[in-house]
Amino acid sequence: MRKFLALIFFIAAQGVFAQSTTLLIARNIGKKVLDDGTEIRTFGYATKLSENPGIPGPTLIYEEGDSVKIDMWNVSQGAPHTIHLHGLDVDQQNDGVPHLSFEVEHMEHGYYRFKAPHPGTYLYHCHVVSAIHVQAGMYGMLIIKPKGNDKLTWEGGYSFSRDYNFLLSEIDTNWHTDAHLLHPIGHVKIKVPPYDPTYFLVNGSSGTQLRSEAKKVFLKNDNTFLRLANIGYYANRYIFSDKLNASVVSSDGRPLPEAMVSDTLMVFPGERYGVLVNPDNLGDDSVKIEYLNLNTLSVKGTEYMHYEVVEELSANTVSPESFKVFPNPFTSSLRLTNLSKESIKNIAISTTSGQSVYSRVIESNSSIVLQVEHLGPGSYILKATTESGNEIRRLLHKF
Ligand SMILES: [Cu+2]
Repeated sequence: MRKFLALIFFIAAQGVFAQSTTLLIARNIGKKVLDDGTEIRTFGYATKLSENPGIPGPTLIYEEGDSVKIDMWNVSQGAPHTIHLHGLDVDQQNDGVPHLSFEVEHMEHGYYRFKAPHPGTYLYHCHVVSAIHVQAGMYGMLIIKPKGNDKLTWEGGYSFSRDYNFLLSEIDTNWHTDAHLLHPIGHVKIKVPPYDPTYFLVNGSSGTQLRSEAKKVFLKNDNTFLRLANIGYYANRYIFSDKLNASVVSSDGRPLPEAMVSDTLMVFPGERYGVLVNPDNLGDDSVKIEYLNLNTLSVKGTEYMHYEVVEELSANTVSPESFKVFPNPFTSSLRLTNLSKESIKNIAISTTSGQSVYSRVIESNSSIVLQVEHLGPGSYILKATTESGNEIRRLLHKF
């Protein structure tokens, strides 16, 4: 009987939290073309054998509570590799630090298992001779989203309509020679030239490569969530236009007790920050990013992240009046009537400053009643999400 109950519990648990397996193939024969056409040898993680391991590696995205298994297959010759889960609370065996757990040798598989912890921004990288293997390209971002709502920073946190990830690093081409990359294995001293990077990367691109990418799109008077992470050996200084109303809401995978309004932000190696921007002006502009040498704190490189601010509701919205909300102004509950053929998947209510106060996954569209007696007097924004986009309504709580 006990076994039977355990089995039932096991089956039930599988339904609540998803199992997720990710294959990462470690390679040391990658090629990267830099901004001026220079081609360098790289190491990295690919998801297919036919794929060039990119810089950065694939962004791994999981939901809070997921049972994650990363299958790292090392097909490269030479040094072993690992996956260190930077910032995640995983046990030592699954943390990829050589001598404290296992290394994955040529043609072996290494399995890293963990339960996705608190929603936030994390990093993964190889921890074998990490100064060289990280510079070589063995790194990527790991994001944990709250369960059931990927437009929320964390449960009870801030809602946003769009999000972008920025993983910053540098390249010193003098380290990308076979003499340095294919270092001897074992307890031997490895000499590398003093670190002097000349390419400053945002998600693997720099200079004209970055300028040719599509501009990021921020909605006016709406939250866009930026996940910032630094896996380089320099510090990054972000300079936001004051029109973006940037505020830092999380640090190293945890919420800050209070949002910190700031137009500049320093991100040191290994750090991650969550920043909300909520622009009140339309138009094109850019976020300036400076790369600072940690010994001298002098600026060695500058890149720009280009964006345009567009009118709220102008893009990605469903047809007008696809649902009705009643009553508005409201007191303790709201009833939604869906007038369109598309079903509403999710309802989120936030304050006008973006603080999430209500969020619900909608299972059935036949009768949607929201119990919102916990909300105090004031204005709110209700967002209904369907397959094709969001529709927003302003709500007023009766005084
Ligand atoms: Cu490695």
